[in-house]
Amino acid sequence: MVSRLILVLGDQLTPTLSALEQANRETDVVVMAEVRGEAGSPKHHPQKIALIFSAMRKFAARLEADGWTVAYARLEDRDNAQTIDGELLRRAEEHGATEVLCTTPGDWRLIQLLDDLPLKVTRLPDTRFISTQEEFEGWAEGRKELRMEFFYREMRRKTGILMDGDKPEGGKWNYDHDNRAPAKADLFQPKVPAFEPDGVTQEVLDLVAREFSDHFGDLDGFDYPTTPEEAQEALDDFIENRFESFGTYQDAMLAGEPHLYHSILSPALNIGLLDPLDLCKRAEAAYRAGKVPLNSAEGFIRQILGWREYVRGIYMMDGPAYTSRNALRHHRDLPWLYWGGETDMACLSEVVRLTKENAYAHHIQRLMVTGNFALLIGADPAQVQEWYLCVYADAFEWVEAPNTAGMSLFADGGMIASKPYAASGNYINRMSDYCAGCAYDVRQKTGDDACPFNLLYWWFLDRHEQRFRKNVRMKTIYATWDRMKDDRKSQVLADAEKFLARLDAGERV
Ligand code: FAD
Ligand code: DLZ
Ligand code: SF4
Repeated sequence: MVSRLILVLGDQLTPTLSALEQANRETDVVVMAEVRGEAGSPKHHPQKIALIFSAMRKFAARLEADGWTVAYARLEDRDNAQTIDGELLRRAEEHGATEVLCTTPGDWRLIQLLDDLPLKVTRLPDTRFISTQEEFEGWAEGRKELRMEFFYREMRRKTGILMDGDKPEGGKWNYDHDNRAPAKADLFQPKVPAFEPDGVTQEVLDLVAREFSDHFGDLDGFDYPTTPEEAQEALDDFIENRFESFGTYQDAMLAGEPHLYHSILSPALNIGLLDPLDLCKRAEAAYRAGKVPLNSAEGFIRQILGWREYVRGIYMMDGPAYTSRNALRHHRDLPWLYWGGETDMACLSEVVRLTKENAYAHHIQRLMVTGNFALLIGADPAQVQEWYLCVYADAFEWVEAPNTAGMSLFADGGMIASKPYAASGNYINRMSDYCAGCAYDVRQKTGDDACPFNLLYWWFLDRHEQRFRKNVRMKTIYATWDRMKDDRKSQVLADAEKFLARLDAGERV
């Protein structure tokens, strides 16, 4: 019998993947490929490539041990076509196959590429999410605004998670208000478990060091979990040691502390080593057992059951055009400092440094430091999206694009965020200790020493006044702007322009 090809991508490493569930172990051939087309273009962080290649190799070995035939291409194999479509065509010829069965990729580029193959391709829904795309689109239909909060409540009702009958546990759906405490440097900072590279990972690390040394990011110190067992260990450790304080310090930032009380589970979760519903159930169980307070449990569950499901729904519903949206018509090139260029801005310097070292930064660092700055200066959303997609180990377009273009840059015109996440230095100063070690002064509102976020904040609001003045959530901000004396306003705007001119000239800022 002519075999059928079963495609398993580097972020589809789940034994219960829909394509595997519908495949025939006796006759089908599983195709997996390490390819430059995915790893080298755009140039992903070396730790992200190492994570994916190591986890792919281990997953393939398990499939083979379970009786599957796996056609696995290593990056340096001589016949490797170096693209996913090229590998499928090569394997089709090799095995006399005319059909491909796959689980829908989380990236419109790959979906289109598969749909254009001169083979019969059957794409199955990705059942690793808690909601189906039909459910999401049914919820979205006819709504004027697609706010995450309301979708999240539906998901709570659907799963029964953190419910007390038909009411939310504790009487409120959302405890975000309790989750805004700044961390103090002397608070106990639990360490995240490190998974020492085994033989397979070490071989991959050597490969990545050889082949991708020109990519932004450090490879040293790679210690991400690469198997489901290690990922479970990481989850157990989070629940035991950091979950209790997760909620309270969710938005806090501390110099030199990359993790604080975050779970660091997104890289493993997004490649399929963990199951999102299982994470929510584990979180609820910890709360019901009295181990963690409700604000931590609800906060964590909302990120997964709410945000993660919601952003995927938006990305898939809006289609391939989502990533090229540019509602605010921003066209400034992404400054070199994002790629490690030196800067005197302590907050940006710290977040880019941590990103380079770990292929990780937590949500508020991504949103309110690198994202906020890109928004305020008017950086080109396509360039910003490429940066986020490359530099984070957990970045896949279905989750990266809506967070970057939508939540952070308002490039989708408000599909995701009801107002732009623009903030002055005041916010960063409240939530972190970065400003104390900065060359700029966060209290100064004008002049060469003034925190650039202070200047750019008003410059951004002034520039987009027509669009945002009528937004009810921005009324008080514009009222403050209106109260400012005209000469003060002119000074702020002139200083912001001066700063931007230096930035554009490639000067150190
Ligand atoms: P925790 O803080 O411990 O949260 C627990 C889990 O909740 C995470 O593992 C993640 O799966 C989920 N989660 C939290 N926030 C979000 C969110 N906004 N959207 C989707 N899931 C969420 N997350 C990615 O997984 N991949 C990305 O490429 C990505 N890009 C982002 C880009 C920008 C500009 C911003 C502002 C956020 C982005 N996020 C992305 C969301 C969030 O920053 C990360 O999920 C989180 O930092 C992962 O770290 P953690 O596992 O320690 O999360
Ligand atoms: C991100 C990534 C990288 C770096 N390398 C590979 C690879 O070599 N082979 C592969 O199958 N997948 C890789 N991936 C993940 C894909 O880019 C991902 O499946 C799509 O972007 C859809 O989310
Ligand atoms: Fe960042 Fe401004 Fe604070 Fe410096 S003063 S760390 S630039 S917020």
